Amino acid sequence: MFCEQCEQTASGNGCHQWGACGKSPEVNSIQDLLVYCLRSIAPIALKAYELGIPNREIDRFTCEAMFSTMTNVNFSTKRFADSTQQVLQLRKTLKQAVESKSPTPISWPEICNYQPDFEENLSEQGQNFALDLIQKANGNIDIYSLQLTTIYGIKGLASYAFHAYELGQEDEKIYQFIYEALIALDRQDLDLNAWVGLALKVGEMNLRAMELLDAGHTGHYGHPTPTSVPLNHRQGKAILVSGHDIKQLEALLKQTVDTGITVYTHGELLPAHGYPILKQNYPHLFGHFGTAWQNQTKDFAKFPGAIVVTTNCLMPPHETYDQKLFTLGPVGYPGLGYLPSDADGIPDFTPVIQEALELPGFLDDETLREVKTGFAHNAVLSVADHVVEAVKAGKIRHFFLVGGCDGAKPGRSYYTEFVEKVPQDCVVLTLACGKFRFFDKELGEIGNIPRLMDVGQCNDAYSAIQIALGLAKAFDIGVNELPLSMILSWYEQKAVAVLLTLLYLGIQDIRLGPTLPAFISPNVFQLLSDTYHLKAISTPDEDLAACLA
Ligand code: FSO
Ligand code: SF4
Repeated sequence: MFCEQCEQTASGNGCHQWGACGKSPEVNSIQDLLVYCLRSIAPIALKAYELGIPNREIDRFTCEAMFSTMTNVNFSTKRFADSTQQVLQLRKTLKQAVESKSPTPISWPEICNYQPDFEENLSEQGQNFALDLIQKANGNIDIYSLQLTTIYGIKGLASYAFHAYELGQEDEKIYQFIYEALIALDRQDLDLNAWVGLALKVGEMNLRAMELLDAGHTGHYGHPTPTSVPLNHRQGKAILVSGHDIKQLEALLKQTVDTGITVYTHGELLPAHGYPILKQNYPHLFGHFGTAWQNQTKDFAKFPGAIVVTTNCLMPPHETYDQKLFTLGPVGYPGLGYLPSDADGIPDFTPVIQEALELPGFLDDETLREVKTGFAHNAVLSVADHVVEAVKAGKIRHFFLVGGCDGAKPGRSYYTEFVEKVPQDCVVLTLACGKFRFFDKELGEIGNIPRLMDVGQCNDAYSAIQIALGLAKAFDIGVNELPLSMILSWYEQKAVAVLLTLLYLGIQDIRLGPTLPAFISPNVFQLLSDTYHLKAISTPDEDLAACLA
């Protein structure tokens, strides 16, 4: 096997024997096979658009299938085999429809005719594609690096487009671009500049997908407002919901009204508490349990109720809790209960509810502490005037966006230390699961402005971008002239898409860690560093001094 799509890739240069995430070589190969089959449908889907016969089922399927191949999403060869079969069935039908409507005969690229043998082992057939891209790049390591950046960015973009369409927000331009990028992977005539342009275009399209997702969330659930979230529990039966999917959280909340069950969020669902409609309609959405995804084997084992994982990051479960753990949507693991969705994408949560009712739940009320969330763009920009005043009066010297993903590596303590060392006259904005390294710290306020503000999930990176653009407007300067530094941590492919968006927007001086992506070649990194002054993190002291200089 070969995979280097995430930050924890083995020895920093690729998982070869077994995934550090727990992915087996069989799963890795069948994921490669599925991605190849998605590439094989792309020219047909694009032609269909040209002929005015777009196919929304294929658009959505492509996004969900790409999402399922991201890190810590799905570990089930069976599910990948089913998806592969489905994509080829969809391809066959679409091809017929396109050919019958085309005024002239179509000569399809060879990839469109690729057919795996479903009677034989699919994982073995997937091994053929491990080296496909480096061959397409004619051994040029920099082009290969940009091909990988593009495909990983597309996975992140597809996951945002998936969440957006779940909430009724779609833009055909995104789907068409995904097909164009998948087709480009089959081309051998693109030079380095063309690949740089394509990677940045992923960033541009990802901005649009995140904008749609933001519109979906705020349209359904209102604009988040600053909200205190208990980190303690209350007596009674309990369900824990993990991942990022707020629509699925809402569906579960609906189905658990009047059951007496208390619902808790885990990981990236913490910011769900900030949405006014969820707060108003579902008082049994109570608190937040546990911390970052990489601590889930301990946190899930301790939770005395049923657990649903709606998206990444799922770790291979321990047998002490696997019977109470369920997955849905693109997520899967062999042996775990899977909740299939109905035509509206909503599962029947009855098995989860039954499991929760059978488990003991919490036996007492506990009073611990609270954290605040809900500082999304609307909330922060509504006080932009105060913020500008505080900066002009010298009360706020600098803003730091310390955001991104968490992971198990010891080097990630950089981010905790960084936040601890941020001077008293500076404000920290945060988002995504990296915040669990410091989310419960009491950093106090400057005037009425909290020194630590949780903007939301990684899926809310759009909100952080709007805050930066809004502040730049309020100060009447460019974003890069703001007293703002971005200190980012990355883990999986959504972070790749977000980074490409920030580069597309021309944001300079981003610091990235805990290590640089293995798939970025030294020349490509040099190019990004020359153009955008993208840099690797060093030490908290050095980086703070440089940002404040
Ligand atoms: Fe984290 Fe996982 Fe949100 Fe990622 S839970 S690491 S970037 O999948 O998605 O921040
Ligand atoms: Fe390795 Fe990450 Fe790929 Fe898993 S997703 S196999 S940890 S590079």
